[in-house]
Amino acid sequence: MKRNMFFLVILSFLLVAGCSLATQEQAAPTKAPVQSDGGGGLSSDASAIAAERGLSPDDINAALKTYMPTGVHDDYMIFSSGGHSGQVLVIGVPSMRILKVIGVFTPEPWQGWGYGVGHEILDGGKVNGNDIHWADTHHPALSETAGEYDGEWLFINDKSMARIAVIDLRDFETKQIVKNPIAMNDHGGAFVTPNTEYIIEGGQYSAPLGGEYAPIEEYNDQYRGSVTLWKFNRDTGRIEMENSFAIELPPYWQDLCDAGKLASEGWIFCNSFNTERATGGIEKGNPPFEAGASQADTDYMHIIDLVKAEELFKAGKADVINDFSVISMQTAIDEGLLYLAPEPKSPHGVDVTPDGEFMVVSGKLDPHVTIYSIEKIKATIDAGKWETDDYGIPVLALDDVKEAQVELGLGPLHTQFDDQGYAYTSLFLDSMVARWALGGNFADKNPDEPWTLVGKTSVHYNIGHLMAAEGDTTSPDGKYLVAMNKWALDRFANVGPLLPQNFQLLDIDNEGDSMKLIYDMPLPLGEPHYAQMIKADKLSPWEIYPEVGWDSGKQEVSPNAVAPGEEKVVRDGKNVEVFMTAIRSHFTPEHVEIEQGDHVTWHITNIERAYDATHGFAIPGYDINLSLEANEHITFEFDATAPGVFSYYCTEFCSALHLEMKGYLLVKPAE
Ligand code: RUQ
Ligand code: CUA
Repeated sequence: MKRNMFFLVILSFLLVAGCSLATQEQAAPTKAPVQSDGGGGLSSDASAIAAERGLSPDDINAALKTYMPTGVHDDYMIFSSGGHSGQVLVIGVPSMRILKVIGVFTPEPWQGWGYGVGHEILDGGKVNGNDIHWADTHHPALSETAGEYDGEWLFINDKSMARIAVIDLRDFETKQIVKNPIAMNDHGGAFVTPNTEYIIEGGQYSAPLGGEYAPIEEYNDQYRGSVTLWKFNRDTGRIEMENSFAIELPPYWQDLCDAGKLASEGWIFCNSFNTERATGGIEKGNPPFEAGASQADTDYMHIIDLVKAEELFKAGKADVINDFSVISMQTAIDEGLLYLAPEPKSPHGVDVTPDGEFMVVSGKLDPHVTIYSIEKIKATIDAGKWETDDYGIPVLALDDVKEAQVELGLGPLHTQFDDQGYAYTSLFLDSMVARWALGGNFADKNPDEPWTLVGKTSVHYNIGHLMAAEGDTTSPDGKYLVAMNKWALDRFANVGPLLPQNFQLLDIDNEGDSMKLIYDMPLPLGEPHYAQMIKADKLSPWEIYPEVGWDSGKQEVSPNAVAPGEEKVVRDGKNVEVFMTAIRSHFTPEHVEIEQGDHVTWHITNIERAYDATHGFAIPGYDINLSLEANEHITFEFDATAPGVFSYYCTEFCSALHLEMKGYLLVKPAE
């Protein structure tokens, strides 16, 4: 409706300018110069450009909805997984401009992440003592207060090695990486509980917990799944290992998870697939994984009572694996905190509706979404009505807990919500986004309204996740939806066999079946899975660090901060300490003379107070490259292994005399 109105306005602009698109097509001047009409209406030149470029009215509409004049800021921000890059991408909406790449699990040279700073944090992500230089980032989660994004923290998982990172949204920098002590990989993370008490990290491929060895023949007995609840402390901004715990789960491959909210607060839900417990081994004559894991008609949703689990953990009723608390599967069964419910064929996404009443599950091999009711789940549990699986876990009957099923199309994966009672589900095989109505149970809806498909829009191609504005909170905004497409095929110029991913922006600020595709954004860094879209004005990052000498790793003034006039080089045996300041356009000191074999601790304070007055600092040959933002202090260390003359210099073009912002590190050969 609104969109049609908008389009009428555009058309009338074109008519007022005296040249409809149709007439321009016949009389289009070739290469009309772009000029302003000076008046503010759509100039005849604009119509000529549209005609010359063959733009349809829908194209013009899309351009007008996404164009940002210089200096105008986006309404929403996307925090997207960077896929294999191991980073997080920050993208403006509706312009789809990349605003930042946050170095997370992987070194990021522009921010100096891992090139002098961040080592202690990156070391938190070591696996069995090995440095890890990449990550398969999947699902970012913004911190929430009462089920709403609060714009303070961001978490993201690494599927490949079961790690979680914490990013502080005051400076958009990574502050902590934790390695899961019991699981080798994950998938059901990061998802937060409604007040960010816990960050949920569900496992994925079952293995003996704690990284033990067991032969594959002992799969049923020795291999296990898990879900980990990481306790987050908002005051310190850190995950607390000692207050975190896991729950042992059967060796069904747990997939995505979601936290209950409002009506379902205190519960968590995790899908699974391969409840067949196929162990592969086609070379031994066994069915291959993809066949073995898809035989049964149903898999299981795991329904976990987090309140009870937390009580048990606090009461000390957990076992300890690798110094980490784990509630055993048997304890979970005995204490009534773990239930299963059948889900149609190989489910993938589980998404809780904004009111928390329902869980929407998509089976990759089933054309329906299946909707479960928390009310029915609780009633069935209270009635003690269940059978059990091979491990003795209660299995609630599908018919007892199911609210509805809606046929959407092929390959449904993930679901998001808007402010009008619609849900949006990605259809991987159909390459479409399905919009469907959430039935009658919503407050402002007719109670007789059915759960039904409303419309579908094609996307290009093979959509995985999708994300709508605040689309998984208790009050989604509608307006925009982004399809995160796995295949790009013909959408962009050929850049060789490895193609970018394709984020497509959809305008969903309309009724019925009229979702409109308004922007294609190629993403060439890795395959992002999930992203979240937050209202931009909920974020209030710092413009500069609060005080001069700020250590951003600790978010406090560094005891080593260097004040102007106190620059010096201090030697103590083979240890040399450099105290340096940076300000346009010089480093003080400009000469640092040391000897081969010295251990060097180097402190630099950027004493600039101006917004955007960033200096870089690089030492060639020693893999040092820093980004020193205004007020920031950095301390780094290295061993002067090689003698020679090394020009250290500023790597940010900060001033007219930026090229002169340099100095010499003179390393005398050892005697
Ligand atoms: S999950 S689409 Cu992590 Cu679907 Cu990738
Ligand atoms: Cu400082 Cu360039």
